[in-house]
Amino acid sequence: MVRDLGAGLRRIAERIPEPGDFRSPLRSVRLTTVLGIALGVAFGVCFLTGVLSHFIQHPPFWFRWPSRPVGLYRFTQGLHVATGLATVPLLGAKLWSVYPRLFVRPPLHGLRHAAERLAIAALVAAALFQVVSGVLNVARWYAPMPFFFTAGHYWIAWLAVGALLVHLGVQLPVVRAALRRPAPAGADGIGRRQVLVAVGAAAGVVTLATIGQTVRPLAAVSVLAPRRPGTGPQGLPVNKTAAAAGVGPAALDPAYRLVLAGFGRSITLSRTDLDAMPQHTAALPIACVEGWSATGTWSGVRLRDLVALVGGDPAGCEAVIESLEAAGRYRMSVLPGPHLADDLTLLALRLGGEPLDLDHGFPARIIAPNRPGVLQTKWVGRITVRRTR
Ligand SMILES: Nc1nc2c(c(=O)[nH]1)N[C@H]1C(S)=C(S)[C@@H](COP(=O)(O)O)O[C@H]1N2
Ligand SMILES: [Mo]
Repeated sequence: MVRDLGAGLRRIAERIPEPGDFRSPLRSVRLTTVLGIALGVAFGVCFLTGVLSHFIQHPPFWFRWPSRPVGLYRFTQGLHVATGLATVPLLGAKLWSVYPRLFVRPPLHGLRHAAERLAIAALVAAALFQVVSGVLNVARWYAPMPFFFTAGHYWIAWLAVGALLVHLGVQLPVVRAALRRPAPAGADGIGRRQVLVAVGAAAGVVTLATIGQTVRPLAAVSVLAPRRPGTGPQGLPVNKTAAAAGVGPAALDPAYRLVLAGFGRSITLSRTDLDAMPQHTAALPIACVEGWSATGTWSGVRLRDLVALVGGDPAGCEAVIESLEAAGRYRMSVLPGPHLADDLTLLALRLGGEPLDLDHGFPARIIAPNRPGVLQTKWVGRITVRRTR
């Protein structure tokens, strides 16, 4: 029995391949270096735009995000998702180029080597986690994620960046040497170049197949974009429907009143009252954190006019926006000073000249420039203005 077990283990050990078994004319330190640099750049841009998106949604006390340019967030978040998706083929190729090293023997020699391997294990695990969870979020498939996506994706990003910096520090001499050597010529060189061209092409195809969700002229070729233009009522995609939010009856109730509170005062406004106020129109995008974005022509009442109704100066205030939606992560948002004061920030009552569709937030929704979609609160029931200075 014991002898059988020993023999079995030996057989398994014999089957573990030697690094030499993986020798491919296509792998080289130089190829790994070039892939690593491309991956590092894509990951770096993705990380910075991701942290920015997180700060806009959960601002630390020192952080200020302006309301202009109107489409800046649309750009940075489009870039976040595009660079994230481009890392899929890059990461695959990078891992392929180095995976024989997984089997170097002895597996550990010395403390330094152990630390290096641990950092690489953390880096690979974190990078795979980021790519997989990001793609699942774009696809809106939450079942395989038993954690809150946003929190997991944010904190693992820091782990990935930390491990990446350690990895970079360790590998810098190798990278320098590889870049200083001339590219190998002959059949070998051509083969490796073809790998790079193929990986680059794969990244390009992934980008083209999805970028149309934010760069609308490319929508026709973006066959994998989950949110194509023209989908949804009034030509705009919908993330959460009124039915899913359970707001139908309250939103359609003729007794609907907007509660506007602040400075010890509270007033109620019916849809008719809101329609009687000065109306303004703004062409502004919904820029969802998932990467899709689409512009609509919204009209309604300026938020600054509503603030003035309770006697506030929008520049020194912020407003808490609450939805008729009873529960749900995105039932509330805060409009900071710059957005509150901006002429383009509306309590929208109409989209494309028609009354808002119920799924777009009827009877009233927030639309503000340079702001993530999750903060463009729909089915607004209450606005509370408070002073910030
Ligand atoms: N009350 C409420 N407002 C909400 C949401 C929500 O779940 N509840 N989803 C937000 C998200 S994530 C986005 S991207 C936009 C989408 O707006 P649309 O459906 O009109 O395109 O609405 C935002 N407003
Ligand atoms: Mo969103």
